[in-house]
Amino acid sequence: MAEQTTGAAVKRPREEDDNGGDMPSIISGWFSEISPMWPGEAHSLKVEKVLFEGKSDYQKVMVFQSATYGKVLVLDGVIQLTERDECAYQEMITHLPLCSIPNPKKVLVVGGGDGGVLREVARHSSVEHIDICEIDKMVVDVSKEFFPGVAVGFEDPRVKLHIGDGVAFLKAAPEGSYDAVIVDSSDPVGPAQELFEKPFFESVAKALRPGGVMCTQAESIWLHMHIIEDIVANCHQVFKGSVNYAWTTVPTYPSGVIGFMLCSTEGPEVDFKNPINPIDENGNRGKSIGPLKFYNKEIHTAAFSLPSFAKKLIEAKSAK
Ligand code: JA2
Repeated sequence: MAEQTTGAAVKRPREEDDNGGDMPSIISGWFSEISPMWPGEAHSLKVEKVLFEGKSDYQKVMVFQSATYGKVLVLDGVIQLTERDECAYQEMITHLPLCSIPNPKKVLVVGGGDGGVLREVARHSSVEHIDICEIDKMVVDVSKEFFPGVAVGFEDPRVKLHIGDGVAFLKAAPEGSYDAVIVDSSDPVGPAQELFEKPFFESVAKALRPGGVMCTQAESIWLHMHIIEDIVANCHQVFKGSVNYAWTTVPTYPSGVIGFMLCSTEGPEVDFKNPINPIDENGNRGKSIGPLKFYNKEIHTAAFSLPSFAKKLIEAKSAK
């Protein structure tokens, strides 16, 4: 990917950069999300206080208190979640797949080291076992310390945490063993790159039971239509059931929206647009983790309605 040129006289080496660019993330008390993945634009949040800065084996980790979105988790200069809008992402990436199949029992989360997807999976009382494979232990530790309302997901007794590479975990997973695999990854530049590639989707399909479902973070229709088109084309080759793109609004993600690729394997048919496994408004475990804030059955169906430009490009990739 092309580096942005800023005219700065001295260019620091890549590992010294905040996010592959020349700019520090925080200037005059404002965090700006600058990246070659969204050239020419940067969303900014006013910083009250930096709470944590560290470097793991995989990435730079930062937490700050923002003026208007609560605490913010940043990896390699890119916003991963804020306390205020995380519900829109976590609830949709989880309930779009799990409300589309009857009786999900065994679920795998790849990435998602903040624990928010676990919190949402745990609302489903049919679920008996939840594996999570996160590559970066620092993300888990930082989330437990600074985002207790999100990391609460780790406290569910059905959860088993594996620290390691999701690609290797799936390769080693027994065939046909999961009802659902949720890929809660960061962007494809950095440690999550392989999670957007065809061999990874092949391992996911193998690990799913017939009629099992995958839901994966699939970027923004405004910024990454080319990535989405590749994902759609690959998924059509790999998944022999349904393949659908859905999206939601997350104000602190680039362009304010983010999408999901939903796929099912050959077997009992899955109609993603018409959920058959309702989750009650109190989230089935409402007392311990509070009610759902974002997801409902109307927004589930609406999430699959696409603007014409995106619909056209996605349909073109689906026809091949
Ligand atoms: N946020 C995460 C994660 C995995 C671990 C911890 C936090 C996300 N995946 C979603 C990120 C979307 C990025 C949009 N630029």
